[in-house]
Amino acid sequence: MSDYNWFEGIPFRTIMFKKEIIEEIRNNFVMRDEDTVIVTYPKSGTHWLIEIVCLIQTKGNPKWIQSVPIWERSPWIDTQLGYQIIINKEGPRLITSHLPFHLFPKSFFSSNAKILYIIRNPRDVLVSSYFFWGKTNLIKNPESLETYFEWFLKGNVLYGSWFEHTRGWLSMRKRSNFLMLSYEDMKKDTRGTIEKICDFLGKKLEPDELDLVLKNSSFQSMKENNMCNYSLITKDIVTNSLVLMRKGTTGDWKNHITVAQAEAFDKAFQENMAGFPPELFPWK
Ligand code: PPS
Repeated sequence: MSDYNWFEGIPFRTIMFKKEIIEEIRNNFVMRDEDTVIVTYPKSGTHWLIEIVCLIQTKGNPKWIQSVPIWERSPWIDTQLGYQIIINKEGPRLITSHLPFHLFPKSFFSSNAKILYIIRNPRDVLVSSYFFWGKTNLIKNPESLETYFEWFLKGNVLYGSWFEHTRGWLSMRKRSNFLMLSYEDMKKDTRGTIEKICDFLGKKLEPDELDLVLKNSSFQSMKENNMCNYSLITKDIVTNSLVLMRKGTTGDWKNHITVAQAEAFDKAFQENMAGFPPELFPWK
């Protein structure tokens, strides 16, 4: 497939991509001990987690999240704009990354920076990304879910194979500066997950502050917040009406994936994730 920009086996977007930046990030970027990094495979709940972490910092006050675009608050390190913001910022930084393990800044591994890694049922990830990327100029339009399904299982999608990404990052799960979260747990017990994040980040919130974090990071609030709902994205990137906050549910894959596809997916999952305890994956 030649419709991505490939770098070391990973497909990147067709526009706004520079391979030199990916090399620079991995080899020369200096992670600081006080940095916090949100790492995800795309469509796993990245924006939701960023919003929560930003709101924890402001003790639930929505002023920051409602006045500064999400890509400036927690810039994506693998974009030109994001990288510039990050390297020019003083003090502790919030950083977002979809990079697979082997392309991540090497300096992280000798730092005390903290990583929050969120996983989501890859079947829902597949459906969410199919509906999203198809409406952008960032990849070739897959035209049908059937085609996208095949690309996804082969890893011929943005940031590569879900299985490889997850395997790589889960190898870090026992480190004290790594917090593994799941979209499913966040849906089931949002408050409990926010408390877990607070503990990990060493922050203590009063119950009313926690209520505010919950309220201002809800699906509805985020859908209405122009600073995170992608209504600010310019027309050169978006081809049609692009909706980031699409459904915000678990199990939507059942409405789109056929029985035969589901069986093929189960098989691929078992083959690729065999070494991991099943309880790490809290979905049905
Ligand atoms: S991206 O572009 O890869 O960074 O996308 P990402 O933010 O990882 O994932 C987008 C999906 O997350 C859902 N979302 C939420 N779900 C529940 N609650 C809140 N607050 C929330 N915010 C975003 C969003 O709707 C996308 O999932 P789908 O299934 O497409 O609705």
